[in-house]
Amino acid sequence: PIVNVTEETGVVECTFAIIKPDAMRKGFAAQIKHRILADGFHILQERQLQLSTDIAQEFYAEHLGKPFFEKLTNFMSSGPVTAMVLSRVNAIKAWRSLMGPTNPVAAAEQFPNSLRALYGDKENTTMNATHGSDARLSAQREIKFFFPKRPIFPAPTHQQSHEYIQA
Ligand code: IDP
Repeated sequence: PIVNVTEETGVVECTFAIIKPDAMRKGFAAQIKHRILADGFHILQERQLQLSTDIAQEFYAEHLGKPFFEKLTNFMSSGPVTAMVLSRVNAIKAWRSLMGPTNPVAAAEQFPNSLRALYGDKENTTMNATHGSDARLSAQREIKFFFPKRPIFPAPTHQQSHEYIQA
């Protein structure tokens, strides 16, 4: 297989991101995408869609039984979202860190420049502007869920600093 590495340590990964209905409604999608690109990500795939509650429940199946499950899945199906595949060195961690903590109040206290601090609802943890995969396995699952026809590996063409090593 082709292993894609950079001059710095780190492997180019893909992660999955959603701009949630609250941020879409408030018109923050463009600013959020601007921050994504400024942070060195490439947006490999992007689609706007509205989830049914069934699909939202399937997507968040790991949270089934938690007190916020119904509120979360109703909210996630309440309006259009933007779903994206992002790529970068250490994309999974980098996107989680750009988003900030789950709770927008905590985000504002700890990382005032994070997306959830800037665009999340301080009154309501559910409406925290963005979603991001928390690990490689969930990234794979979530990408497949939203982009079923996408090839498994991204084309390694998008950063000049990369060397392509035939492993
Ligand atoms: P994450 O999105 O930061 O990974 P998770 O714990 O996976 O956080 O929760 C998924 C989503 O469920 C959160 O992004 C948020 O929208 C919602 N959520 C999580 N915890 C709470 C809560 O305590 N109250 C209300 N909503 C919550």
